[in-house]
Amino acid sequence: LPEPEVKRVGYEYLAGNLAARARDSHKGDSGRVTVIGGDYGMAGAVRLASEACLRSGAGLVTVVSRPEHQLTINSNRPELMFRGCELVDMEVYSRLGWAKVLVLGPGLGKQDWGYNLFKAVGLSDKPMVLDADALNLLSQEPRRETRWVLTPHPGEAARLLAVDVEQVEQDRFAAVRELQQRYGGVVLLKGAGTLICDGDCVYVAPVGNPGLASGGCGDVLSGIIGALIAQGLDLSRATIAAVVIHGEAADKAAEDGERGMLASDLFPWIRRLVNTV
Ligand code: NPW
Ligand code: AMP
Ligand code: MG
Repeated sequence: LPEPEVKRVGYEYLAGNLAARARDSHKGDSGRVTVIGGDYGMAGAVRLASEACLRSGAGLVTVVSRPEHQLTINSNRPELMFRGCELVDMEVYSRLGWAKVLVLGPGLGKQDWGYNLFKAVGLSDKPMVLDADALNLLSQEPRRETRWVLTPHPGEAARLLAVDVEQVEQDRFAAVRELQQRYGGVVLLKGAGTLICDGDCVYVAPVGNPGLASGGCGDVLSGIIGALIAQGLDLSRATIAAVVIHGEAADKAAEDGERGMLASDLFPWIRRLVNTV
């Protein structure tokens, strides 16, 4: 492979990516996002991703999840819209068609329910963020697309490359480049020192802290990326800015201590940071 350019990114990357909202802007201008996932036991994952999406400035966010999860998902967050999905029917396709951007994977699971949604979203020509179990399903049916952002942690990256986690961690640069070559789009390899590869460049984002090593923090990141794409950033810019916002929010939240920090502790900080993008 030709050597890609390597660039370091941090807080200074945020300025100037999004214009201030016009005085007369309306919710449709800020982008519609549909977040899909949350099989039994994992409603929290789509709740976190979709709330992060709202807090990152998306105009309208719909969650497609198990019908039984509506109360959990809307609890204290009535701003979210919800479409229950038992089987993938016309109502579900209409929520995919409604959105400008799709976020697929948080808590999706790897059973038939999640697989059917994975197939349905795969038919869409929208920009999309694939995270968590969407990546595990993709590893079983690999293909290449330019319109997606893939956000694997090292465990998911190992599945996508059919190697073990140690091999991914041994040479993270090689892993992220290989993932981008095989799967296309923009690939973000999570972990301390997140790497983002868009084919032309590898961006190194030494942001965040070990307080992020707790359940749900990745789900929040996928929602931020979706919201920034919905507001007009290209896939690469949206991914880099989202990683920086997520990491900076984590550093603010960690002022009260890394241990015991929760994914939802990032929300107030995300809101502040997204207004500097
Ligand atoms: P080990 O054994 O821990 O050392 P999985 P998941 C390995 C949802 N969630 N970071 C790791 O190794 C997600 O959205 C729901 C992470 C293990 O073998 C998904 O849909 C929540 N893992 C689903 O759960 C909150 C690393 O990878 C494997 C690693 C499963 O997602 C939590 C873990 O990957 C969660 O987000 C690294 N640096 N290095 C909710 N509230 O509803 C190695 N591994 O099996 O895909 O599990 O990431 O928890
Ligand atoms: P996930 O494993 O999908 O929940 O994603 C975890 C998120 O937290 C990713 O954005 C990681 O890059 C980030 N993260 C986890 N551990 C660390 C760490 N030690 N330092 C910095 N970021 C981390
Ligand atoms: Mg995850």
